[in-house]
Amino acid sequence: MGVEVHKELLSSIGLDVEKHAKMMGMGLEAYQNQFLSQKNRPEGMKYFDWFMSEIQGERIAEINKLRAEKKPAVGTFCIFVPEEIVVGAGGACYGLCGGSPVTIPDAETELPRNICPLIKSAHGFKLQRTCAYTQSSDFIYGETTCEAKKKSWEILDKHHPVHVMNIPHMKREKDLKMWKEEIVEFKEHIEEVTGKKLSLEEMKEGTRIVNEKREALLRLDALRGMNPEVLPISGKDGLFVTQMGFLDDPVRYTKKVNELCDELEKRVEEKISVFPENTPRLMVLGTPFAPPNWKLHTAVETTGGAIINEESCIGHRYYKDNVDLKGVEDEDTLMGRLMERYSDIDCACFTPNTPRIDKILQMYKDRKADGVIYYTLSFCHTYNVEGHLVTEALEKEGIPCLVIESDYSPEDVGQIKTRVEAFLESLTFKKKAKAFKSK
Ligand code: BJ8
Repeated sequence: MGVEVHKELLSSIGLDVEKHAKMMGMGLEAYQNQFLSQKNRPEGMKYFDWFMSEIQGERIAEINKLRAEKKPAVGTFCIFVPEEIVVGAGGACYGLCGGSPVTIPDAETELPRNICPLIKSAHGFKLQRTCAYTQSSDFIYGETTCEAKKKSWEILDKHHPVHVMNIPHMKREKDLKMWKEEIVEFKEHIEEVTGKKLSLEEMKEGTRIVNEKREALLRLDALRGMNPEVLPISGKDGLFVTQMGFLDDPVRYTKKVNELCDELEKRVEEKISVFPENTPRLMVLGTPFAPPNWKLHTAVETTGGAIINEESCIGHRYYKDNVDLKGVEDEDTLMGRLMERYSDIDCACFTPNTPRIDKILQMYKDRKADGVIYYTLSFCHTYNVEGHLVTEALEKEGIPCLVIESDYSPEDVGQIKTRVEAFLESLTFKKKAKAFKSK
């Protein structure tokens, strides 16, 4: 069906339909070239291919149907959003467009050039009215994580309602107390939007749904990385499935991810790999990959490497923890459990953030990876600065690491590929030397 069928709806939500169709055409072409050309993809990817074709069509129609029933639609750029509450209210909580370079020149008419591309791209989508998710949202969830985001909400709010949640930068008792209050306030804001009080049961149900989604993603993560001798799915497909988890209906999505995992389990048993034996297996650490930012994965996997997981917010940081519902009999306890779960997120906006480093070292050991890429978006100060501490810890453990800082422009693709190629060569050499020594 695609966007053509939904032209009327898309225009009714204020989208620039012509520009949007052009951008969708570019996105689908990029998907076709980078994804559909891969060999031996799992059958289960067919659903996600279909979803891509309906990403700004059928799915947008579903969200607007919910809105017509007075259910909330909340757009976000951060995993601190307590999505359990939105899902509990029967609504949709989703990630907004922010991974394309095309909207950045428009954003730079209001925002400075030297801030992270994610913020500029997202801002530009709103100015251009070319993201159907933004246009369909009752409000955008903003947070006080990094400086650039925090200040840009004030400007974005002039174009679209933004609800800002105050996320502390430390995790002391007084910070956590305030965090819990912020979650309560978020819940009240959702009630204002829907005009209806949310019951404890509804919120618990929303929590169950989101917990199940995260469990399915954790299962996929293990299948991608925990079997050193088999790579049953490419890193690019793994990333894409994860990215779609921020857009799709959570119940349908969980079912489809679990179906894909059933197939991958069989592939592991039968030793069906999408890459040749001895392909270097890399973990990627750092900032999130908002679609269609597939640049690094494409560069690595067309150069002889494989990415086995992402330690980012569109990745392991998102699904590593769940909300404990055991013994939750009242709203106050539930709010506390939500706060506990969200405050376990190890975003670089916190100081200190040492649990992130311990976690990275453990993940590396568990997956028996061959190396890591520390990836940051340009001008992301928190992840860039924290990179020093992370790489120092990696070096101490003798873990090979390549640091890449990039934006969304295609200009540095060649340079990234050259650096990845050299890194992979050194990993292959080390692997061979290790095998020789152990003979
Ligand atoms: S929880 S990582 S999603 S804040 S890349 S906009 S930090 S300058 S995206 Fe993030 Fe939430 Fe943290 Fe995760 Fe700023 Fe850095 Fe840009 Fe970033």
